Amino acid sequence: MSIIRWLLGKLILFFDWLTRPKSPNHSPERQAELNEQTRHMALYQYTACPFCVKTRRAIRRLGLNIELRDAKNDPGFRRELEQQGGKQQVPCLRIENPDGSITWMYESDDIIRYLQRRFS
Ligand SMILES: N[C@@H](CCC(=O)N[C@@H](CS)C(=O)NCC(=O)O)C(=O)O
Repeated sequence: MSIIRWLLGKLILFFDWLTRPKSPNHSPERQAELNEQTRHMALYQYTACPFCVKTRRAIRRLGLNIELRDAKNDPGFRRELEQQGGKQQVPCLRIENPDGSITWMYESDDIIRYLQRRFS
């Protein structure tokens, strides 16, 4: 069973690599502005999770630089996600709001919709 899961993961990563979406060519000023806004975000994710791949592709399509946190292999990130986010599910976008509060956004569709609304 774990071999099948491993194989599926490799296949997902291969097709992701084959069909990698292009990042838009933002002007340096626009990219700096986006980087400043996304500096307050981090995506908790697993490398080969299909929902995480979908989310990372959307991030790439929007030309965003969002820190990726490997919640499978890094026990610290795994603990943060479970204890502060509330559940061990990826992808999850951690957003530091201007008032200092933290939003933990789960569900790939919700994350993608939020990023598209905010950055496209
Ligand atoms: N509906 C969710 C599904 C996310 C999901 O099922 N993620 C799996 C990984 S592919 C997960 O976090 N499982 C819990 C675990 O592995 O501990 C979404 O679209 O984000």
